[in-house]
Amino acid sequence: MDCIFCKIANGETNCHKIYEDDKAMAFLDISDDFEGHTLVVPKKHIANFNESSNCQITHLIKVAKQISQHYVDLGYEGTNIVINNGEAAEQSVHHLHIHVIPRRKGDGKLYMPLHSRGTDLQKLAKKLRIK
Ligand code: DGP
Repeated sequence: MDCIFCKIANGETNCHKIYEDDKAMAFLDISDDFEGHTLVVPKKHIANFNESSNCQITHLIKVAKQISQHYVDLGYEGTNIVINNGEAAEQSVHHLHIHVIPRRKGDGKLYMPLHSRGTDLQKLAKKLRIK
């Protein structure tokens, strides 16, 4: 399978590694948009969040939390923890990954400002509720 994160995880392609264990790896995102932008990936190919088992995602979240805490300990003031799940949600690499983005006040904006759509939230919650 031609997957860039599989190639990084199995050592075929270089990365700037931050963390590794038997099931997961974390390395710097190539975009260099925010200082220290890190990706946590499973070594085994899993396409996206919904396809991961509870056990797999739990491990990745634990690693993301450890890295997030490490970055705060190093002096960053906060972190964004982001999973883009599926193409419509702007997932561009189809190997599950958690973005851990160290932040400092005033270092830029991760999201465009969003505006209310005027939705009837009561009606929508009724449609979306898990029964
Ligand atoms: P997403 O849009 O959530 O699928 O994020 C994919 C991220 O992967 C994006 O921020 C750029 C990063 N990326 C893509 N190709 C490579 C690569 O070859 N190496 C590294 N380190 N990061 C990559």
